[in-house]
Amino acid sequence: MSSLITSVRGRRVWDSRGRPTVETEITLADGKTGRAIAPAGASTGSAEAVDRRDGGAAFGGYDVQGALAAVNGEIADVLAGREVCDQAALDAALVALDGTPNKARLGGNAIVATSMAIAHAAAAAQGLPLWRYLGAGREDYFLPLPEVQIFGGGAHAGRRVDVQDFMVIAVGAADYAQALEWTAEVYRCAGLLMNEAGLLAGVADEGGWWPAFGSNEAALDFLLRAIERAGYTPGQDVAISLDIAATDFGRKGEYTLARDGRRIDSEGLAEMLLGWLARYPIVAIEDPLAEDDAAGLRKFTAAAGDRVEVVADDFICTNAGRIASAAAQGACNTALIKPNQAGTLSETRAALEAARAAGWHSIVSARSGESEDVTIVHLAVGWGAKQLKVGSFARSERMAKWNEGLRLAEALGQGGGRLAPRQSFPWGRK
Ligand code: 2PG
Ligand code: MG
Repeated sequence: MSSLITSVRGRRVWDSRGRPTVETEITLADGKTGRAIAPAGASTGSAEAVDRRDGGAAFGGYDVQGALAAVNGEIADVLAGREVCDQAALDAALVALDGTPNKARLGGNAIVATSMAIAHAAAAAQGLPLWRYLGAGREDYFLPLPEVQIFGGGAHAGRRVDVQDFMVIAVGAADYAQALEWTAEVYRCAGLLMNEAGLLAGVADEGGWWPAFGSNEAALDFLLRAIERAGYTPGQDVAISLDIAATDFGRKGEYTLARDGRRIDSEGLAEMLLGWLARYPIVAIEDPLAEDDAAGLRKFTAAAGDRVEVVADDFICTNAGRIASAAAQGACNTALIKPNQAGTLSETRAALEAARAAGWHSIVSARSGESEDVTIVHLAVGWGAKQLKVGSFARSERMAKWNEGLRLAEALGQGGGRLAPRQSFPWGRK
């Protein structure tokens, strides 16, 4: 059955930081529609697709009129009359039309919103929910294990602490709903503890408690206590994961830990983090060294990669080629998968496949600037990704996604909340 695109409309909407962003809406000949909103990162990798922003005075230079003009002009012209269900061909047409290596001409924001809207419209054309359309041919659907931020730091919290995300993973939960229940209790207890200590200062960009801590380690101690206060066994029921986001405070093997008042080299940072791995029940650690520190990432992976997920974000930027090369050199063992880093859904899918081919784990991830858009939850379920990271357990741009997971679990029916098979999670352990 053919479903032809009749119109493509770019519309300015607003993201969770109150900044302009791009929404694309696609209408088909039969009147069905699909739409999606581009997210935006704050701690971006240098190899990711770049958003097109107008600059100038309005909205701090973040306006997206140029990107919207691209959607309403060139992109609409190229897509008009095309078959919506051929995602690969349409994505290839968008990439060719842009013509730059990082999607700077049309804008990564224009392209990713459009690519995701194409998938939504195609699913509507086939009368399928998005996850089922994306999972074409798959039978064994499961829910991804949530990775949820409890304290926000780094670029998301005025650099109050250097580490960007202090997260938990309910590794012992029986199903997706229980993973959320346990996370809710830990989040609540973390707030209680901060309140009791006189440290409660609101929430950071992704909804995690704003860490008014004296050191990075103090945040880890609070997190451990929050897990215990909630009644769970750290490591067994609920484990810790961290996004160090080291690219934000390190260059050329030199790292500045502003909160701890220290400058250290690559080995020093690795040593500090390995110490944390020894003392805290940490199962995943993202961007432990900066994107330009491949040697450091290799050494760190050699030292810890058999015990924990060493997650590559800035280092690979959701790029299949970069994942293959990182895997070949033994740098990291888990891919963070963000559609707007790649720019199109086809390239995002290719990155996920590259991670699988390398024997890596993968985590589908949101950005710090988000919206009510829940596309990534459908991607994770449809494509069978085993983990999902969408920030904290507060603020509706985050809860919209966790809650969508509950709906998908229900739609899957009996046993639908079944979590991803975890025989090899944490990394290398039963
Ligand atoms: C990250 C993301 C999400 P940002 O570093 O993994 O936490 O942050 O979207 O700011 O790059
Ligand atoms: Mg990251």
